[in-house]
Amino acid sequence: MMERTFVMIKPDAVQRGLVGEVIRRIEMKGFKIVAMKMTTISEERAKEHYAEHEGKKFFRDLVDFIISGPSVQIVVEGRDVIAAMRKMNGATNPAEAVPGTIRGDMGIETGRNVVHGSDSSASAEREIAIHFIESELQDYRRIDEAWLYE
Ligand code: IDP
Ligand code: MG
Repeated sequence: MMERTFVMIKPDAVQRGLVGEVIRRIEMKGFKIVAMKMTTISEERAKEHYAEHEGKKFFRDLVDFIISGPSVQIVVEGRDVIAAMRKMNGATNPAEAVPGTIRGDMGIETGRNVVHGSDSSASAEREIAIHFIESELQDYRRIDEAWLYE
């Protein structure tokens, strides 16, 4: 099914110069970037984004980290992209993420795990709406779509 997911290149990855590498993997896979911007997320937005984790012991640190500097917000479109992007990101804990995944290749600790990806279609819809307005989503075709999809 054609889907959209929300991806965030977290502040650690921006500071470490890994923005290009994450985007390269998304583009190389064949997925289409339909929206992208760099912002420093507000505390209000960060809390909304991570609302499911409110009350957990790492919540405060997580919010502080995510608002600590610029991050890159991306909407990615493609067939079954929600699950595929989660696989490309790898396990939440980079120590358990297999080599070949973004976290497996680029991270060491859970609290500095490089990238975010929506975990379901409901989450994707919710998260895209937190970070983007409709007019920021671009409508175009990749020229290689005929060679990506049968
Ligand atoms: P996910 O990003 O793989 O979906 P979640 O369990 O939804 O993982 O957690 C959201 C984010 O919160 C993680 O990516 C990680 O940055 C942070 N996090 C999750 N669990 C812990 C923890 O136990 N300690 C510190 N940070 C955590
Ligand atoms: Mg999650």
